[in-house]
Amino acid sequence: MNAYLASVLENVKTKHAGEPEFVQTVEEVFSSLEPVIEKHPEYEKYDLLNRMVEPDRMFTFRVVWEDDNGKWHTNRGWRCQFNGAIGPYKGGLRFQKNVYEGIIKFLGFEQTFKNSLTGLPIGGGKGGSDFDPAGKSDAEVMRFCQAFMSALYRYIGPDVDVPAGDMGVGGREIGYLFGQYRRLKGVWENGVLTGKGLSYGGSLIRPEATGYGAIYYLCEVLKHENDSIEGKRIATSGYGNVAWGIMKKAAELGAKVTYFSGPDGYVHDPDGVITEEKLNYILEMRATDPMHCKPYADHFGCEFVEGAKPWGATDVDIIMPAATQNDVTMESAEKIAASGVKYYIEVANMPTTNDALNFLRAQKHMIVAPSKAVNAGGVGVSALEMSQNSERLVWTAEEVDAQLKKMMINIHKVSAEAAEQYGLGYDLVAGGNIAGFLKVAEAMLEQGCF
Ligand code: 2IT
Repeated sequence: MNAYLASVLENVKTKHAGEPEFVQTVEEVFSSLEPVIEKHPEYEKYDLLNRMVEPDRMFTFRVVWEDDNGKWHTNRGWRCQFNGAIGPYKGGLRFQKNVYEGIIKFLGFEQTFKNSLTGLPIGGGKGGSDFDPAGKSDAEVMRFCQAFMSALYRYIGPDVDVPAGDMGVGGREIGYLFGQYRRLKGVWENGVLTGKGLSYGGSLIRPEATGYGAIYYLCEVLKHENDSIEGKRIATSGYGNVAWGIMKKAAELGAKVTYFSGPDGYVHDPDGVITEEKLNYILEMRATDPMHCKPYADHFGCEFVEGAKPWGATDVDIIMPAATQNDVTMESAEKIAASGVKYYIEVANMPTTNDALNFLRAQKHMIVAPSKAVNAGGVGVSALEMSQNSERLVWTAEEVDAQLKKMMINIHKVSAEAAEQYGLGYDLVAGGNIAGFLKVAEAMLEQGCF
């Protein structure tokens, strides 16, 4: 690694010693930037990288709420406004027990480059809480969301910072958050949040957008390899919004998801999750119990393997981890490489540990695509939701879907071109990092030295 990059990375490691996920994501992005830093000496001259690894600002706040038994709880909430050079801060809120400052920071850093790749004017942000949604009643979720927004509302706005959903935050939570924002501000600013319900300014296709976009990106990779999606078998992880969108779009295009997983283990359905009945069953299963996917195997009479992940299965063509960070470790990567599968398409934010990712990228028979490009369709459609809100219009599903597809084709194209331009061949990981980085870097420098 180039000396300047190495020195900034050292600085990050020292400052963020207790935040391994943040160090990991910085290391991953930096590993692609060597040729860029060498070609652009001005980045070192203005010490751009030390600026880029420091969030613009980050808020921490207390969130106090009462449960159904009259017991009071205090959680911690965060909003990280990581980089606002190319547009208002934009990124999801994650409600999960294991959330702490380092998770929000890593997601905010990733979001900055991802949002840049969409080609739309959105900066990078992220937020969340260590609130555990598991087993909470609807009324408890509502009270928590209202308490969370009572602290957050002063920091956000349609032209300032626009949160959305992430793990633990779906349409229901966004509704309660928006209701509280509206009550506190006394204005109709529905551009302040995305992922809203259709009755108050949500966009058609937003819930499916991340999964659909991932499949559109995959189609571009397959096209590049003179291959097609028809008949392909996909192993994914998770069965949330994102994995569900993958299942649905894959089925529509003649492919099938044959493996998916939950926190309890994985399901193997060799016929694929392709019928409406199966897709609807998953929606219901997720709504009633987000922790177990075994009921699907019981209901449809297929195999369930407890406590395991589907990585390494030999009867698949494409792997798309879509659950959470560091889902694929070195041990899984070795199995994946040995299985002979060609396409490794990351979908969740940072689903692969850095050593596993580097190992997979080094496999001559494999093509690896990075999550910050593959999953960018989600936030991309969030930006389209903001456009609809500011136009006071509602676009049709066909219009949104067509824009999403165009966006994904372009993200693949600019990533491939960036890698090519720096002599790296068809390297989608490096290309995505470089293309995302360059736009933010240019915007920062053109706006002055701060
Ligand atoms: O990780 C992500 O890109 C998201 N959770 C979506 C963010 C958004 O603003 O739609």
